[in-house]
Amino acid sequence: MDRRSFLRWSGAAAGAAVLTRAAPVSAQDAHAHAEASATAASAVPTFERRPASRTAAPGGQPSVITPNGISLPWTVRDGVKVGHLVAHEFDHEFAPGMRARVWGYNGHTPGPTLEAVEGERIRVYVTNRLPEPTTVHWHGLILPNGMDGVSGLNQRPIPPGETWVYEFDLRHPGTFMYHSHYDEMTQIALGMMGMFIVHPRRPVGPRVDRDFVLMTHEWKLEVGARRPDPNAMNDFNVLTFNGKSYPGTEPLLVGVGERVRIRLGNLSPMDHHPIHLHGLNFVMTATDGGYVPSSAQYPETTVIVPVGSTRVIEFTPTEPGDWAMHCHMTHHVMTQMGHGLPPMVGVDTSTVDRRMSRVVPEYMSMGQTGMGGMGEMEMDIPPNSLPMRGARGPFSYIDMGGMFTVLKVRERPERADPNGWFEHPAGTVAGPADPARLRADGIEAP
Ligand SMILES: [Cu+2]
Repeated sequence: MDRRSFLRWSGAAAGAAVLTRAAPVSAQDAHAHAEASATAASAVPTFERRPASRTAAPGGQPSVITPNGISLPWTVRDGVKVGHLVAHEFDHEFAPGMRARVWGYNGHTPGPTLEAVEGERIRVYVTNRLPEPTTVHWHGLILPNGMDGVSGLNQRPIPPGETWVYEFDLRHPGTFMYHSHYDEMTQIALGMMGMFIVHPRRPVGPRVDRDFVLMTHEWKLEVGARRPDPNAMNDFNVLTFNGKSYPGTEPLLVGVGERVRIRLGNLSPMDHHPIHLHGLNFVMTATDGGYVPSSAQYPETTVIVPVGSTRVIEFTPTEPGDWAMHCHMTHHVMTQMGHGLPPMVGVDTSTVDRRMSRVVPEYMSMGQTGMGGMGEMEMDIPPNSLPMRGARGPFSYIDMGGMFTVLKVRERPERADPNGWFEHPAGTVAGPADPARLRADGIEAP
């Protein structure tokens, strides 16, 4: 960062203002600005269409999809499913334009999703390439005590450089997790976790057409830092689904009338996440403790996923469109640049603007009327950081980033472009009121 950029940014952080080269005056201008400044930080990734799910379990149960992630490959030896997790440090991209050194498994955080069937036996080798010992705990699984992975209590920790093995039967079906149980605060904060799905031998509830796995997480990554801060207790500023902040999150593409399952897991250090879906209602069918009987399921549009828990929801969307899916904590749909700003609404900045413009000619205070639209302006941001909020949407800028993704409900999902936006039928989009209609309806704007 050169001195000028630094000055601008420090002005924003310390001086109650955010600087722009020029404030866009209209939505069109804003678009033009966004076009002109296709910087890495504002780039939107493109995603491949997922092939149809293969059958993974009895009763035609489909394999799980881990958006932005992978499933762990197994080999079968003498009837035992054999897999290999390598714990190591690597470079991870949270969204285009921002990377950091994290810890995880096999180059992923969360690590690969483990997927198997009730009654199977698994053998998982764990190679430790971290600079300190580690273990793997199988969260929610009922297994022999010595396989539970709590360092000191159930086993000695795996020293760096060694490969240890866990082997046990999958006695119960469900949506579970795995994570380090050595130096938990550091290792979980840095990304040492993943999801573990055990399909039932006999399907429970209606058959689903799509089965997604989404793990929530929160990170403290100071602007300009190359490593998340594992000692953070609050002010987490990078919020993720499967290790990605929007627009890095891969959309969930589903069909109208399909039964969809989403398995949510949360191993954030400190925060529960109320995950909200638009355009539909759902029921919670399971937790990491087991299945919820259908008599106890009730409709919801937001599910709280507590730290150290999984929540499984199922629904059948009826309304096509691009529907928001996000954590409903407003600070969890912001990114680094949206945190730590002074309150500006209603502040008279004319004096400070006049004085500041003597030293930084393009200085301009912002936020006096609210912070809407600040995400889309062509602000100088430090290298390796994310803009304040989301990304460009089909109409204008989407004011949410972080723990946000899009559920794309389509009539023909097998042909739909996961990167394309919904085409709204004429007359179904909100717009300016027609004056004649206003008069006819007796509405007078104050
Ligand atoms: Cu949240």
